[in-house]
Amino acid sequence: MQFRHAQLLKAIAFAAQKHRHQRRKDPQASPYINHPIDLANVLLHEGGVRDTTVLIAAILHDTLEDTETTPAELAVNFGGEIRDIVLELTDNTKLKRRKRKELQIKHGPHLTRKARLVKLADKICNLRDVAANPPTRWSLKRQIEYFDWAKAVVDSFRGTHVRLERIFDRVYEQRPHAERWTRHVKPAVRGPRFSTRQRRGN
Ligand SMILES: [Mn+2]
Repeated sequence: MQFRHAQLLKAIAFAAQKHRHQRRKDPQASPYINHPIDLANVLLHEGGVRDTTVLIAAILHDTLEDTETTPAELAVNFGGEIRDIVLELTDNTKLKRRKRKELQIKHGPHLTRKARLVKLADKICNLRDVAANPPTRWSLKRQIEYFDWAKAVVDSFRGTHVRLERIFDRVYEQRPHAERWTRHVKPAVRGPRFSTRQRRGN
């Protein structure tokens, strides 16, 4: 597959300009553009994804949802395929957060492969960010719920990219513990009463 350097650089410049007034939620309030660049890095260097269309879509994935960018603008600058992938990755911001989260799980199985790859990288990067620097106003409960929701989204399209899914699962292991959140701690699994064989069927 041809690596379209010029288009990729154009996308980085475009997204940097569109996100120029936004910051991430970490304590340093990093420039927002670091996030889409992180995704492209995860895809290329950790996932071995060399399809430039996917990398460009990763760079642009939050422009429709979080900036004034229009689908037509994406089509003019980057073509209809990129526009459509970014549209697949765009939540309907008119809906409540809970509903939007629910729809990401519901729509997961119907996403195109390219959109799934970007979404996988997005969840990997977001969990890493929350694990390393929990947003200052997020309670432990919210962090745990975020990890579990991200996993439910990834589970909805498992089998898309084994390597990236394995990376996701390793990041998920950093899910904060619920010791201080006693209401929702699950009872310990009672192992001895079940043989391995019986449990396998569950
Ligand atoms: Mn994102």
